[in-house]
Amino acid sequence: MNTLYFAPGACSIGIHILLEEIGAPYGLEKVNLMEGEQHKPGYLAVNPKAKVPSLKRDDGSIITEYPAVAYWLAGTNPDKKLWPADLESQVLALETLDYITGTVHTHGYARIFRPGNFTPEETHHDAVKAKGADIGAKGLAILEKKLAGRDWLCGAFSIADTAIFFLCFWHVTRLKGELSPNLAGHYARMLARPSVQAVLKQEGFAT
Ligand SMILES: N[C@@H](CCC(=O)N[C@@H](CS)C(=O)NCC(=O)O)C(=O)O
Repeated sequence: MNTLYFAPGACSIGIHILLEEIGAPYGLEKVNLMEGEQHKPGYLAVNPKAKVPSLKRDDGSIITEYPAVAYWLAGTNPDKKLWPADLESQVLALETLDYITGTVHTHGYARIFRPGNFTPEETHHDAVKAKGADIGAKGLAILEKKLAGRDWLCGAFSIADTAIFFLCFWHVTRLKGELSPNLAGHYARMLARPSVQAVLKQEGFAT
């Protein structure tokens, strides 16, 4: 059985959704990021990068990094069609996953939520957050255009949609922001999926 190391409402929520979409039994291990559990020896033995998500597989081996975990889940469950079939869509999915996890999340939203990771100087925190907000807004604007005329990024639901979801989730629930029309439609379609409803309930978010 796969076990997901997650934190409620963190980017790991997208991997949690994929596990629900797949429908096979899985385990959950909560990591308390607020209390710094990610930096303690117990979790560092799981993921020395001190981040969630991490996925422990049947044989005890661990995979980390959102795109890699999502890709492995899609690849090991081909019947669920979570990875697009055609090359153009695969490239779009990769491009989007990389941009979200490598730039919009880690350079943008991480600056807003954890300015202390970017500077120890508290008087600089507002400037760090403002820079993060710029990067986040640019990211959402780019995704808004990519979703024009599409219900799902690659035509059919794929692992890339779960990454778009966690950004929108943060924007709406943590930042109390409004989504632009295509993202709002995507977010509503995600919320309508039973997998997303189940995960929100399990992670303690009432809908
Ligand atoms: N590159 C990693 C980034 C994961 C990441 O930054 N996760 C956040 C939660 S959304 C985290 O674990 N933060 C803990 C910390 O920064 O101390 C991935 O895509 O999986």
